[in-house]
Amino acid sequence: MSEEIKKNNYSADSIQALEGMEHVRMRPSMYIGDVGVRGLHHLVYEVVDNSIDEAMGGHCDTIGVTINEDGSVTVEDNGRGIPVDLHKKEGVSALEVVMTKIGAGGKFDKDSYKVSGGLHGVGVSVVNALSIHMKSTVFREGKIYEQEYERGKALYPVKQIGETDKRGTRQTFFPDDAIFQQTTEFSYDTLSARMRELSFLNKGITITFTDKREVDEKGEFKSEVFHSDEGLKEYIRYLDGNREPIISHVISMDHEKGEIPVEVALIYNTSYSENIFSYVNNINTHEGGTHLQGFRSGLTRTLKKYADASGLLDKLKFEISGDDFREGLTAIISVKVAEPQFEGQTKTKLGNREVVSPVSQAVGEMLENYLEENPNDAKVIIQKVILAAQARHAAKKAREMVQRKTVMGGGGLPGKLSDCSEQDPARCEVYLVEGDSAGGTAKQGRDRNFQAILPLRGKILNVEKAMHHKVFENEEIRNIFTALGVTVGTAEDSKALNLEKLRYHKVIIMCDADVDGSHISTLILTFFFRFMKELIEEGHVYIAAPPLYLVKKGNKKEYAWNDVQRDQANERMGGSASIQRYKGLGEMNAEQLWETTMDPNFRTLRQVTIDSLAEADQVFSMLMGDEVPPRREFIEKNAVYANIDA
Ligand code: 0RA
Repeated sequence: MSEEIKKNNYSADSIQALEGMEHVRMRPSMYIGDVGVRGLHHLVYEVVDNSIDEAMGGHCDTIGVTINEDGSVTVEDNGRGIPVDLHKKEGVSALEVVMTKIGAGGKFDKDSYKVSGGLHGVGVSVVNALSIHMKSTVFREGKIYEQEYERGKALYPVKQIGETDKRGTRQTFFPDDAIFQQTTEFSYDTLSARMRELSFLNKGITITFTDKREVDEKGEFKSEVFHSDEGLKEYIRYLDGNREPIISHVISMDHEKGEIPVEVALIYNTSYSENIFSYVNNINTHEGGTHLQGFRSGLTRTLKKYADASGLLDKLKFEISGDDFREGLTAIISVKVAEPQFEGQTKTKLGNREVVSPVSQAVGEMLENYLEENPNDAKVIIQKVILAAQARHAAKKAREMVQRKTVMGGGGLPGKLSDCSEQDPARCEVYLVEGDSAGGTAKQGRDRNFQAILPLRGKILNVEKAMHHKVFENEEIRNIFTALGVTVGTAEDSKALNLEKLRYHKVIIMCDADVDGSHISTLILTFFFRFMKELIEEGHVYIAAPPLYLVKKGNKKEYAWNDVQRDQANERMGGSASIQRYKGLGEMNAEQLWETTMDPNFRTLRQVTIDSLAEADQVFSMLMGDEVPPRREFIEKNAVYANIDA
């Protein structure tokens, strides 16, 4: 059928729909956030969300997600199947409406518990519009139906292709490389982390994730099955698997209070960090919002009341602040809100006021019960709170010393910093370099106009294991704060970060390309993750990639970043080239370091991003915490940055 005739078969409304689809292709970022790695993976989440909705409505319990051999993705569920009967208003099959009309997703089914928010819930038609090819297969009422699409346009009306006793929906799509120009390659780790998260957030569902692009030694595909019977409770155990609990159980609850379903789970551990992850309709609300506010107020009010009544605070000479109740706390809050209002810079802050009080009440009740039934744990928690309050006072003093030096202009910049001459932070870069000797080479090799060098001495403090005041007392860490011009703490929030005076928009970690070097990178990243998360979130943190080899023959020389490049370079030189393996930055001279790792025209920088905060937290606590065996296993299996999508 020619394009002309096909168009004439559509009603006026569906021509509008077509225009809607064109709009998605013209402005994809309006629908999926961006057209980079994140937006690409968002396509999968969108399709999976629909199956999760079907499961939440009680209509299915199994979802399969597969990266196919050709790089396309298939999502399959055992739900009722998207209806295929004639959609009266549109004059075509309901399936076709769902697939090709913007904003049609699920709306015609009033029974289903459809909650959407943020970038999610834009509808599967958006995925279709941004795919070169998509195929829907519906197993419903004994029959199999199929329809295919190209860039969102149906190639033929829905047709019956066979009979079945299965029920469900299967969606296969191939992202359009004209839209996703950076890459159309899905990351196993990114998708796997999201599927794990979804299985914890929606207990009872089984999600099977398979990558068919590669087989292992046994000839099998990489595959994982995610299923959680206990939901958030199990999620907490997963997140805190490498931390040491100080109470005997995960405290949790799951109930619908009024209109808003609330689930909460928490535990206290021996660490000094606060890890609260909040979700609305399965979406991670990085910026928090009213549900988090409700959680905090419920927690503080209940613990304070208990502590006051217990007499444990009688000897305390100063006030306890909200922060003190959350040191060593790992918590997850998940709410379902019918019409969520998302605010904030990244639209991940819940704004609905009506959520505060139900969450606060639910958390209060849950804690009150637990404290009453577990008086020993109650005592341990209150003692931890008191210690936190004492440490906070010590930290405040230490921090004020840093502050005085930076904001008040006192001590000036650290002596070890070789600053650049450019004044505009947007054009400035700072290299954090492992060791004084490599620091010296970098200083000679750099372009001093816009590149500053801050050498760091050996291993920087492992902040994962240090109390906060120790962190602020540490000289290397204070140097980083002062060099970057970043301050921490305000009157209202002792942990708030101020990036307004950030002196360099690129902060580049440069370490040896060996095990020690990656350990040091990880220490620095852990510090940024725990104390300057916004610096990472706003895209300022990068990792430099020094070469591993110098391949030389006569007057020809090439650098190689891996073994394949090394062998290819050797071949290009006709074989038997001399190969030098760089054991560290120190073996390069200033010119070599500039050419390979610092010259903006040739270097490769890996930008550090945080895909999933919860997953990143789990990785950092594992890499830098007390438990050695999982760390060794992880480092052996992955490069250090597995879940920090670099
Ligand atoms: C609305 C109505 C019905 C099914 C669905 C939506 C549905 C949508 C998706 C998306 C992915 N998987 C899905 N499974 C089901 C059918 C209502 C009925 O049969 O009565």
